[in-house]
Order: sequence, then C-alpha cells, then structure tokens
Amino acid sequence: MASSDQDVTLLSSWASPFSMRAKLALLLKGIEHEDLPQDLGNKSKILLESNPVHKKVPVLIHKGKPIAESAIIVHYIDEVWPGTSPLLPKDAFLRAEHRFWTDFIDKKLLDCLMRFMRGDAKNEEFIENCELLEGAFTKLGNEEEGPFFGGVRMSFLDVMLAPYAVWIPGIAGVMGLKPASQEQCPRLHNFFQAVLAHPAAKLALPTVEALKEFLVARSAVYRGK
Ligand SMILES: N[C@@H](CCC(=O)N[C@@H](CS)C(=O)NCC(=O)O)C(=O)O
Repeated sequence: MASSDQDVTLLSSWASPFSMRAKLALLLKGIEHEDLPQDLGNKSKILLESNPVHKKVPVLIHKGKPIAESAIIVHYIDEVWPGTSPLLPKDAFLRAEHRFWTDFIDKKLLDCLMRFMRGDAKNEEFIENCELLEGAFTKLGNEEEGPFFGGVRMSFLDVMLAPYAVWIPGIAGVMGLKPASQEQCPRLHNFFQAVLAHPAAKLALPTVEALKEFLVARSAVYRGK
C-alpha cells in the first residue's frame, strides 16, 4: 500500500461504471483511501460542493482538492502515483490511442448501450462497436503478453473498459442485449473474462448478479418512463 498520509477520499456510487474506474485505479496502485458512497437521489453537500459543475460521481478528493470526471481522475492518479502499476504508456502515440479509445467508449459504446436500454438502438449497432474495440485490441494489445491492452497488467484503457465486464452481461440479463460471441470478438471476450478474474477488479466492480438487481429496479428510469 502507498503511505497512509495520502489523504484521499473517493465519492462514488457502487453501480456507476465511472466510479468503478476510479476505485479500480486506486486499488491497482495500492493507494489508501476513504470511500464515501453517495446517494444520487439525495445529493450530499460534499458532492455538490466538490463537483458543482456536473454534480456527479466519481469525485476524488486529494488533500482537500476535488477532481471530477473518471478519465481525468484516473489520469491524475497515474500522474501523482507514477511508481506503482503505471497506467498510461510511455509512448506519446500510444497514450493518444488510449485517450482516443476512452473517448470512443464514453461517446459511442456507452451512448449505444443507453439507447439500447431505452429501446432506441439495435443490437447490431452494439456488435459493431464491439468489433471496433476488437480491432483496437488487435492494434494495441499483444495477445502473447496477456489479455489486457497493457499485457499481463491493466493499463489506462483497461481501467476505462473494465466496468463493461459487468455492465454488458447485466444489460444482457435484464434487457435482452445479445453480447458479441467469442467467435465474433475473441480478444474482447478474453479481456472481459480476465477482468472478472482480476483481484482488484473483483473489489472495484459489483457482481453481475448485483448489477442485474440494480438494473431491474431502475429499468423504468432507463427506459425513460
Ligand atoms: N463523464 C462522467 C460521468 C459521470 C456520471 O455520469 N455519473 C453518474 C453516475 S453513473 C452520476 O453521478 N449521475 C448523477 C446525476 O446525473 O445526477 C465521468 O466520466 O465521470
């Protein structure tokens, strides 16, 4: 563990894929921190004060200073604690690729899943996005080295994509999404299996069963009813 005088607090919500990213990065780096789970239906003073622009989780508070937005938080964690488990590659082009695919996950993959849950996206569109991610694995990940973009260890992009290891089966179980098959997207498939078996991800991510219960309870909200 990194030393305990770090003064790190994470405002989060357990089912939030964005919160999972921040928690996973902290765990991978072994950074001691306090978790402050948030009730998003009744936002706390600390959340409103620390993220007045978006009023969303996650927020990382380090030595009294709040940092919002999951990708920015994970980047910050990597810069402040560079020694243990470096996340972003050293090569500038590869760093740009990690940021590009993070943007793809947030804009295309997530948007497609949200629209699918509302009944506004076809399953094929989701499969097409998975195939694009499969292409990213082929381009950036070295299969011989391991299942992650970072090889045997999780890198920045692995942290960004990891929450979908539970969100995709959750949406499949509750809302009938058909995930890409192992034949269609073997690297993506291996990645999700490796995430589910990873010790830090087991702590940072809820189980698929817990997420399914959450989605059942929230399905009317997601469907916009
Ligand atoms: N772009 C943000 C998204 C954060 C986000 O959407 N958080 C959701 C939970 S998954 C939230 O706090 N929602 C509360 C609200 O919208 O009022 C990130 O990457 O951190």
